Amino acid sequence: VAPRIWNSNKNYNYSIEELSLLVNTLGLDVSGTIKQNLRNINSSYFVGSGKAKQIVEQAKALNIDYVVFDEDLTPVQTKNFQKLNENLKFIDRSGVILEIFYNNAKSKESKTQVELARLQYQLPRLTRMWTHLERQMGGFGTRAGAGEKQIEVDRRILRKRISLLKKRLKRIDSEREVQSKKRKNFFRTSLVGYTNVGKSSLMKSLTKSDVVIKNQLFATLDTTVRRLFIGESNYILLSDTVGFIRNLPNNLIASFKSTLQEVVDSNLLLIILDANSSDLYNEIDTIQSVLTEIGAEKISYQYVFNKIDLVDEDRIKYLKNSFPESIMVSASRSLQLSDIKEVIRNHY
Ligand SMILES: Nc1nc2c(ncn2[C@@H]2O[C@H](COP(=O)(O)OP(=O)(O)OP(=O)(O)O)[C@@H](O)[C@H]2O)c(=O)[nH]1
Ligand SMILES: [Mg+2]
Repeated sequence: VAPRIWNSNKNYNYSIEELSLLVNTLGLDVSGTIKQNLRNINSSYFVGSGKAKQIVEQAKALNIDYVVFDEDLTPVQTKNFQKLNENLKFIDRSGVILEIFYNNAKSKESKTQVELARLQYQLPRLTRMWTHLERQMGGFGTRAGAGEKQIEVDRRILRKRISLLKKRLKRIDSEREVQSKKRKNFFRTSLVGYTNVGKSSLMKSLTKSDVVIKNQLFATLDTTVRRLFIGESNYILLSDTVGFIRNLPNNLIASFKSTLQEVVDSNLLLIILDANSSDLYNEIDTIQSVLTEIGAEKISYQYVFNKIDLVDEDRIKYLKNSFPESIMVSASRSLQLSDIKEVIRNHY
């Protein structure tokens, strides 16, 4: 479901396309799209109540399992939809992103961070239909009737787990601080940018490190730091980290604080952009707002357009005109990678 609010400046079509990609990443197929222009956000269903019923009817007709919203629903809105139909699952954009992170988390740190963000997201959304804990706890039998009381019990379990995870993250944080202090004397540069633009590919090409490269959203969830020789017997530390996306859930950014700390502690940010992107300006906005959110907005940065092998001369000319300070590279074709080192040398 793609609601368009009349004064929103988001690229509506691109956003739907991106949501489809996110949904596919979860292994789900998209059966159809329902678009809706809106003057105001309805507090009960985001869309109007007539439209809400229509969405549920259409979902039933299509015989689908999930209804996914390209906006974030409040817990109340989600519950109201759930009341309209108990068999369908209603997820919003943040819910989808959280599930992808949950599936991709491998390290102890990222697993802890994702679980915390996910539980904080789930806590206010607990309903009678919330089956995960039921399964985990085993054999509660049918909930009809006894609902509210059970929800209270579930909430208590969740809150306990949340505070445990927070403690665990604090420990991870302080371990990271010790590591970070050791790097204090180095010039530190981070690769940041939208997900899937080729940050890890650049990391690999530049430092020969063995980072994961995948044509997939959020392949990287952990920070990798490596030494990079920039010439004249100078070394810097280069880091590759988790990618950004529009409407990245706030509690996700908060719980990834320790992972993103390397970015905050950087002397220079290389903001990697996809030369072939059709939504460049919104992506830049997204990156800048995430950087502001984590407190990295004052760090010097340099735009680096990657994947120039995919675009034509006109596009390169256009990008050079629009971003005169930027550099153009291709990680997979190893084009102009030495320009990156030169840029770092200039800031060093
Ligand atoms: N054509 C082309 N593809 C590239 C280039 N650099 C990276 N890719 C491809 O883009 C995809 C994403 O690359 P990654 O390096 O994993 O991107 P990332 O920014 O680290 O992505 P996340 O960690 O998921 O946020 C992979 O399929 C790469 O092969 C490039 O210069 N040209
Ligand atoms: Mg990556």
